[in-house]
Amino acid sequence: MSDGCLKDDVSEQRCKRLKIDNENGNNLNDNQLELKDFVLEKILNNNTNRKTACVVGKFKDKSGVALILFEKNAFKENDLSEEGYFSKETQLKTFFENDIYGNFECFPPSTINGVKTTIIYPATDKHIAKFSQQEVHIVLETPELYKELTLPHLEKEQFNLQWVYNILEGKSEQDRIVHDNKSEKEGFVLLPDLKWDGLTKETLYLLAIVRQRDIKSLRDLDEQHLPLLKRIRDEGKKTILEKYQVPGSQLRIYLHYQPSFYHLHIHFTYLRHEAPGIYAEKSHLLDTVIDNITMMPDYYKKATLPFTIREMDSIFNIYETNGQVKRIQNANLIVK
Ligand code: G7M
Repeated sequence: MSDGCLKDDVSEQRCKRLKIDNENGNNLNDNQLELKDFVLEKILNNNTNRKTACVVGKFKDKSGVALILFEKNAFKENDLSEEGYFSKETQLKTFFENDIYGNFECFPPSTINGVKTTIIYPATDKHIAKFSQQEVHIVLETPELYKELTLPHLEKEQFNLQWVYNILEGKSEQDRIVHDNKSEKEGFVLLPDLKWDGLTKETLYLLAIVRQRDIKSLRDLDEQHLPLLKRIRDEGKKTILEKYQVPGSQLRIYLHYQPSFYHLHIHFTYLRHEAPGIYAEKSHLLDTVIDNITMMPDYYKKATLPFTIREMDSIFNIYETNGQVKRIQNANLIVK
C-alpha cells in the first residue's frame, strides 16, 4: 500500500487510514493490499448526493471478502488558491462555450484530488449489510421492547469492539488522539472519526469514546452519568476550540440511537457539515440528553426511543416476527 501513498500531510493521513490494526492477525499492513489486485464482485451503494461508492470484492490470492468505501473529498478553502485549483498544473477540458457561459471539466493537481478510501478486510456479512442500499423503517422502541427484543439481540450479535479497546489501551490511532482524560469513571478519549481526515475544518468530525466499558448506549444513561456527559461536552468543546479554532457554538454534539457499536461514544461535528446520521430519527443532542436526565434521572429507562431499522439488519427479522414492522421488498442478496 505504501507505494501508492503521496507524501504530503493529507495523503499520509489517508494512507494511515488504510492500515487497520487487527489483533486477529488480519492486518492491512503496508504492501499487503493494493487496489490493482482488487476484483470487484458487486457495487453495494453509489450515493450521488454524498459522492460515495461502496464496493465488495476480493483481493487476488487472498481469502475473505473486502469492502472498499470511496468518498470524494469536500473542497478545502486552502486549495482554492494559486497553489491549488489556480496553479499551472491545473488543466481545463472544454465541454461547450456559449456566449458568457462556459462549461469545463477541471483536472487540478493530483495532490489535492485524492479520494478518501476506507478498506474493511476481512469484511463480515454485517459490514456488507451496513453499507448496502436497502429499505429503511422506523420502529418505536418502548422500554419493554428494548428488554424483550433489542437487548438480547445486541448482547448476542454486537459488532466486535476490539478497535475501541485498541484505542483505549493505547494500541491503535494513538497519534490521532487530541484529548485523553484518563479518569476511570469520567475519562474519555477524543479523536478524529474514521470518516474524517483530521485536517479539513469543513468536514470536522471527532468521536469521544468513554473509558467505562459497561455503558452500551443512550438507553443505559441516568443521573450517575451526568458528570461524565458534562465533562465530555465541556472538555471536548475546549479541545476543539484550541486545536481547530471551531467554537462550541458551531459544533453539533450528539449520540446515535441505535449506535453501530455498543460502547458509549459521542459525535462532534461541524454544524455546517451534513455528516451522515445527523437526522432526527437517529441523533440525540448531548445537551438535550443532559437536560432530560437532569429533569428526570431515569428518563432513558422510561422513554420510547425511535430508531431506524434496515431490512438487511439482523434485528429486522426479530422486530418483524414480533409484528412491529413489515418488509416492503426482498432484501438484496448478500455477496459471499
Ligand atoms: O453510529 P455510531 O454512533 O455507532 O457511529 C460510530 C462511529 O465510529 C462512526 O462515525 C464511524 O465512522 C466511527 N468509527 C468506526 N470505526 C471502526 C472506527 C475506527 O476504527 N476508528 C475511528 N476513529 N472511528 C471509527
